Amino acid sequence: KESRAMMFQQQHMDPDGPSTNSNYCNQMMRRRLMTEGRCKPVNTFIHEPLVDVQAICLQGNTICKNGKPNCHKSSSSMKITDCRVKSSSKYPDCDYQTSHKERHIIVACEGNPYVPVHFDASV
Ligand code: 5FA
Repeated sequence: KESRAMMFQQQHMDPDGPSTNSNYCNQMMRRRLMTEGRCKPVNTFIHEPLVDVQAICLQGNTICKNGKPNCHKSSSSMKITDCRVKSSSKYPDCDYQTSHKERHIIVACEGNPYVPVHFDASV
């Protein structure tokens, strides 16, 4: 079983992306295995170097949506793509809306080394 840090990278890291096309989410959600068993409803990809995303764990501490204290907000805004499943989408044909944005992001960090394990929000 993959570690949660590796899982975060698989689900959320795309430093070299995005391709400009509106099919980005349909392709990436499938390629990163988030359309197996169900269409994961919402997922964000981050288009910044891994080291810059790992560094967020040393930046502003904040409360996570689940009430835990291990979330951190990026001091810089970051290039991201939000993928949201369309209401007309029918598994196994997962159909996503693709929205490119530039936002501060909030991630949960855990472990030693203390690294991102969950994407909490963008603000
Ligand atoms: N999770 C939530 N808050 C956490 C925290 N403060 N520290 C560590 N982990 C935290 O996400 C639920 C998941 O997020 C659970 O695995 C929980 O342990 C972790 P959600 O946003 O409620 O739903 P989701 O559909 O995004 O969840 P998953 O499909 O389980 O997504 P993953 O956890 O695989 O990835 P993600 O949470 O980074 O999107």
